[in-house]
Amino acid sequence: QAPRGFAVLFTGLSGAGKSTIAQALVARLLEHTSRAVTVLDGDEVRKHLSKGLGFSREDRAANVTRIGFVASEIVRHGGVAICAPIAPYADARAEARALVEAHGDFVEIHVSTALEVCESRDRKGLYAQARAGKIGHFTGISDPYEVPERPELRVDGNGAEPGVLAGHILDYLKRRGLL
Ligand code: GGZ
Repeated sequence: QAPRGFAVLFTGLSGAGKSTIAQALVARLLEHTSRAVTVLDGDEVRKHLSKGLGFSREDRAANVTRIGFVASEIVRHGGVAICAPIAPYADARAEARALVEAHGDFVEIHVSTALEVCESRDRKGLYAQARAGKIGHFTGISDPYEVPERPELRVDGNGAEPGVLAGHILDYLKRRGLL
């Protein structure tokens, strides 16, 4: 019998390390499964699937629900979906979970990184622009981030090696019987 598909949803602030950890996880996953692994990265998704959406509560919810829908289709066909949007609202995360759990397993991972750490990284200079009031509704600065209360996993993104974190996640997936 083909193994059930599953989706991993990384959630956390901009600059928390979601994409980096997701990429490290993909590399490790490919050593353990022959199933197709699809990455739905926040930034990439907004160029295509969610082109035209902004950062209002409604648009963010639409974005996260779309990601959940695509993930659910991947999972329905036995694949693995790795999603990495900010997903700041608990209700939108729950909606993505419900879509996926109709067909397989859902693993929510909170990448917990202090705002000061994310801001000090400021890879794209977005925090500086948000502080200067040039970008409105910026998560953590002028827009909320609802910390997940009971994610399947919480990883510390304040400085640990992405490869080490990916290893912890892989161990969890094995314990769950997903790999
Ligand atoms: C948060 C923003 C914003 C605002 C642009 N708030 O770190 P990045 O740059 O590369 O990734 C962030 C991305 C967030 O999009 P998501 O689709 O992940 O967000 S959500 O799940 O809330 O729909 C950031 C950039 O877009 N960005 N403006 N106002 N992040």
